Amino acid sequence: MKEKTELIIIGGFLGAGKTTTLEVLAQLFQSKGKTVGLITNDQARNLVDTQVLTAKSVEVREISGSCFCCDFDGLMEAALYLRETKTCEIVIAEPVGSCTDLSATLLQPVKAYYHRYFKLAPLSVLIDPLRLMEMFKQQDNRPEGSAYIYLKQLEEADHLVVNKVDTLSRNQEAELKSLLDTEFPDYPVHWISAIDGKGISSWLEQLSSDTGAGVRIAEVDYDKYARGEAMMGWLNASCIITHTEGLSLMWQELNLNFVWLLQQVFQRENIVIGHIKTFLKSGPSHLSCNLTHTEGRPRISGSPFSSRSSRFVLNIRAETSPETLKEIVNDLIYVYEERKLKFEIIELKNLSPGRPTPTHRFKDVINNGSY
Ligand SMILES: Nc1nc2c(ncn2[C@@H]2O[C@H](COP(=O)(O)OP(=O)(O)O)[C@@H](O)[C@H]2O)c(=O)[nH]1
Ligand SMILES: [Mg+2]
Repeated sequence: MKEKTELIIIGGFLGAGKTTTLEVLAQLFQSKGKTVGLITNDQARNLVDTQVLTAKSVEVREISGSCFCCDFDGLMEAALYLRETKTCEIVIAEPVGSCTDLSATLLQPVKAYYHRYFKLAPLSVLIDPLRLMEMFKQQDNRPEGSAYIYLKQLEEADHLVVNKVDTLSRNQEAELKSLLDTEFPDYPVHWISAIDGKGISSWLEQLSSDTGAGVRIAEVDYDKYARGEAMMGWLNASCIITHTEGLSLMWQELNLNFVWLLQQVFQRENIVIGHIKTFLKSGPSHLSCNLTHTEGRPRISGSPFSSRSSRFVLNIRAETSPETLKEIVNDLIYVYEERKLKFEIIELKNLSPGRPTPTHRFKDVINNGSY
């Protein structure tokens, strides 16, 4: 049999920087001559992450309609496809940001059933420093809602990876270090910036020298977990935007303006944003915009372009009902239609994630030494 394929699972909450990190890792491995495949995941189709990564000429498979843990077979089918058909030597997978219990539902089953094909890397959980500081500030011993999911993600990690260090002052970094030392004393902690590449090589080196993958399983109360997920509304939409009088539009401005107007509504209505992501594409040109905190600043990437129409993909995750999300988006589309923009909706799906029912859920850590 050919050599094992390396399987790297990168967890972490919505907006922590998983997709950006996948992109950076893929480029890094490719520059070393490795063949890389990526797997994205969402509860519904039309995922901005998949669009962004596909635009970087990496092989990407998307599992949509269910999270990895509830469609373990789908995940492994994609991983095997990348290994066998696309001859990938490294496969990196990004689970849905509101999922937890990945050690019990993904890492242990991979070790138990797929150890002949995959060498599993330790579970890295990416951290957005701002969200972590908020969590420590609340000092809630029995967190509920998304805070519960966030805490469980950290607890089950093999490696904690604080991302976005470029946004931290020295004092903030020192403060977070001492909090992590106190709360997670036995965890390897890495400090990286996916944007400027800081800390990535040393994190990867330590990952490859660490032979323990899925070394702990967090105690997860599925009622609390389900309640946390059910508080989130999800909206994925794909449409074509055209100016009704055929004018050429500057999409970067429109994109920023659209996200900014959405943010105003969420702020006014006191709705917590998990993330808002957009992707615009016309011919080979594309742009994306991200907002990961209710009070944050929308961040554009890609190159500005102008054209008469563009494909537009929108993903929103926020703490409100899916119906409210749809109303907010429809109201905003109406505002733009008044400005002579036509939104031809190809698909729009709004939902609240259902109770997680994992394909497998191991109670104990598998230690077969073959990963
Ligand atoms: N400043 C900064 N921003 C980052 C970094 N990594 C990711 N981001 C931004 O964080 C936002 C969410 O990133 P994304 O990779 O989509 O997060 P995901 O939801 O975890 O996949 C985007 O606006 C990214 O540009 C980083 O190292 N530094
Ligand atoms: Mg992502």
